[in-house]
Amino acid sequence: MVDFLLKNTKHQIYGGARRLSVKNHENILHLEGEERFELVSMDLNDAHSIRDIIIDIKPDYFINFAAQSFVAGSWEYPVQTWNADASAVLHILESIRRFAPSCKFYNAGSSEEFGDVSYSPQDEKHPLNPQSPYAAAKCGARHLVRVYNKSYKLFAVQGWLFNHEGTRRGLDFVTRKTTNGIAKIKVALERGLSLPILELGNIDSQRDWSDAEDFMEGVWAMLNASTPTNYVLASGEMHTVRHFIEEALKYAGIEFFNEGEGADEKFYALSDNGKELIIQINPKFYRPAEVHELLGDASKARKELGWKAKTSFKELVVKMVERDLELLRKE
Ligand code: G4F
Repeated sequence: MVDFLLKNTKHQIYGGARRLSVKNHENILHLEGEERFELVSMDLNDAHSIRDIIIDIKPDYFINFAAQSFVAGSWEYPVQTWNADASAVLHILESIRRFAPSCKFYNAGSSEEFGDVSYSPQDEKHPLNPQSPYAAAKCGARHLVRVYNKSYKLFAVQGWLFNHEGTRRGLDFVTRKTTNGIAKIKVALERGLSLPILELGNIDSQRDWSDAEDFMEGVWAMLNASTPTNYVLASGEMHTVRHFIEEALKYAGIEFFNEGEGADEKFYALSDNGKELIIQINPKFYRPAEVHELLGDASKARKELGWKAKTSFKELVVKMVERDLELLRKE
């Protein structure tokens, strides 16, 4: 988002981050020395830190992309997930209401809120049917955003962003885990090393994947619309995790075949050494409750905001595999 705002607006931008003894700022290293960007200390779990920042800065916009965003992790840390993804939103809304009521607020909503879907593609009218503590927290936040919008006339919105990926994606999420794993296999093949095995969960699962960069324009358009309205942002295309794997293997130039079903499905690479196992299923990555398919209908955003996802599924896979290969070949 910061990259988009620097390029497309003249605003001074503050990024809120919690103090860490070991910094993990590699995704924002390129912003070092940028005059219009300042990192400020803020912790979603500390209402005072949110309030103090809002009092000090009196922002025109507050864009909240901070969260415990890993769905699988939300069963491990349900309370932390609720605190970061729902309670913190209430703290932000309260501080905006009290100290900066003209500030426009965007909270990151998720297609996971639709959960066990009742029709496809999902539009803004689809019922909320969360399947994880993460999705339940996002639904809780959505109701708070609506209540503050109606009760206090705050400009507060929570768009439904379908899966958005990119080269800075965390390694736990299935797209980056796959592109990183496949890049490792490719580099091992190039160097004649034994091949690492990538372990995944439910690869029949289907998602509507887009490039995160495309979504930032949509978020900004929501914040600058004449009335606070929640929109779905999505590509309108759905693919299985298996299809993502196949496209990534093809782009990496790895000859492969797969066989077996369910937990017994396996992918093999064909090389001078014959057939070698490269991908297998590990049921430890299955979720207590799965969201089997998500497909977004962004026609309202297209019509009213003029927004559309630009990057195709294949372009996204290529971009991610290319970057992971580049990083690993330097090692
Ligand atoms: O990449 P995922 O972990 O993303 P998920 O659960 O769809 O959530 C992401 O998108 C949401 C928007 O829809 C965001 F709100 C959320 O914060 C996050 O960014 O998993 C995608 C699918 C799931 O069905 C999962 O079961 O891939 C399946 N999967 C199969 N094997 C795996 C794996 N997921 C992960 N993380 N790791 C696996 O090994």
